Amino acid sequence: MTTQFKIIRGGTVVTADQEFRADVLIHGETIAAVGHDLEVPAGAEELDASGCYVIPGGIDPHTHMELPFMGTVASEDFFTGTSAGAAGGTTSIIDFVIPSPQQSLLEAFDNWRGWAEKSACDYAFHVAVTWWSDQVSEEMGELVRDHGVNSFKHFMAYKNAIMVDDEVLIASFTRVKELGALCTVHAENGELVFQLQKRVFEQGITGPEGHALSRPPEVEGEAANRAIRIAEVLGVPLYIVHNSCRQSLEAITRARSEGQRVYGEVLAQHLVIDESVYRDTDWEQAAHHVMSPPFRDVSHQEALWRGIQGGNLHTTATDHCCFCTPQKSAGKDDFRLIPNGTPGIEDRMSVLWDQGVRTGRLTPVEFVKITSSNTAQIFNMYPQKGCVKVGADADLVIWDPESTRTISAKTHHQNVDFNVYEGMEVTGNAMVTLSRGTVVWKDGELRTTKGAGKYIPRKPFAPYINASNARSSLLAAKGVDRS
Ligand code: URQ
Ligand code: ZN
Ligand code: ZN
Repeated sequence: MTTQFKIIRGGTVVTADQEFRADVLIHGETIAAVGHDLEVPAGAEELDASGCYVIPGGIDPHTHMELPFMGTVASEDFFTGTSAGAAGGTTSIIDFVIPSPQQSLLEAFDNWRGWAEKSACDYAFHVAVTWWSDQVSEEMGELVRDHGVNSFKHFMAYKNAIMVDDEVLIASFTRVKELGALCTVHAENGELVFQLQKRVFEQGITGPEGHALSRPPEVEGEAANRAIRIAEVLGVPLYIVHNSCRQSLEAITRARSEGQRVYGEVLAQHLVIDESVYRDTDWEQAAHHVMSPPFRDVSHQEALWRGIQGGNLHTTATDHCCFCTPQKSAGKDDFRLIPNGTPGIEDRMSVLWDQGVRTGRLTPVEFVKITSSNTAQIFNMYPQKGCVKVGADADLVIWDPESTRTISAKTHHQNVDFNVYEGMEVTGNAMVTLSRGTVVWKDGELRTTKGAGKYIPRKPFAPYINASNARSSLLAAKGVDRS
């Protein structure tokens, strides 16, 4: 039962543009007032934020709850995954509807909507374009007009599965532009990966180290640049997910320095874990870290942090895609069969605070931008989400900058039997998490309810990214209609 009124007292509110001392009054699901000497109705529940920050609930723009993939299904479902996120301060996710090639996008969308009914916190969906036809084009329009989808994903990797070629990229990017939606890509050259995997395997390398060897950073850099150039010619904004390396970041940085509208996402995992994990003599430990793009040489991490600091990487995510050890063992004799994915939704914000704010790389305002507000703006959920202001959803976190914990699969809430941050001590944790005004995490205990999460419909033509139309009219001004 949610007390109608709650008052968060004594905290320092942090938003995308400032930090200031203020109390926050919540009425039902919404923020009712932010300031001092607030008029608080009798009976309001008091939440003490003294010594803490009050920040917008984290938004993870990249998760795969209960994803059917590589012959199995991810072990984390929408309830356990959004609950684990709440324990770490994340209150919204953007997951992915991934139709099989030839499958109706609307049918797949309905499937995922059904699975997500059990969510504990709010959720939205990117929809993947995994094949092309007039039907796909029409259904994309229906998803934008009638179902609140404003972002479409394109996998440039995973040949013979969900990978699309340049022909589909061009057709889909053109359609996405018409619809005022945002194109996103998984940027790895899937053909090159396929050929390198064969060569590595045929040389007798069958273990998880073969996964990293067959997807060097150049493979990611090529695809990132190719997607960027296609988007440039077509005049569409572009969002590149899970940038893991210098090469893709350089492509984004060049494009942005020339005024092209490109956004970059980075996973908390890629900022702190490096490729040495694949040399672990324990096969299971190495296999736990098989994900794409793979973990890189440690030198890429500083480049990624600079990407955030320099404004060329805008959001942080986790690509939370869990496969337990027995599932990973499908690839015991062939690394190509190890289901790709790692967990991370519970620890993203603590890892970023510990390695970002406490090291001086980021300010609290920048932390809020990359964990919540930027994502809300890019995917057009702002200021309903990603903001501490009157009228916004009361998705809030009382964040204790000094509390410490040691990350472990023994204590985490994720439904997976390992943790890629195992043993890492982090400072900076969620003390209280509220989802639309309901306390879902407090005193180290989850208080989530299955099905309490709501679908977040998102409109097209997001004001924060709509400038691309100006650019395309520039092209049109040259008498070139490339749409
Ligand atoms: O590629 C993705 O984003 C999905 C299939 C999760 N797996 C992964 O390795 N990143
Ligand atoms: Zn991906
Ligand atoms: Zn993913």
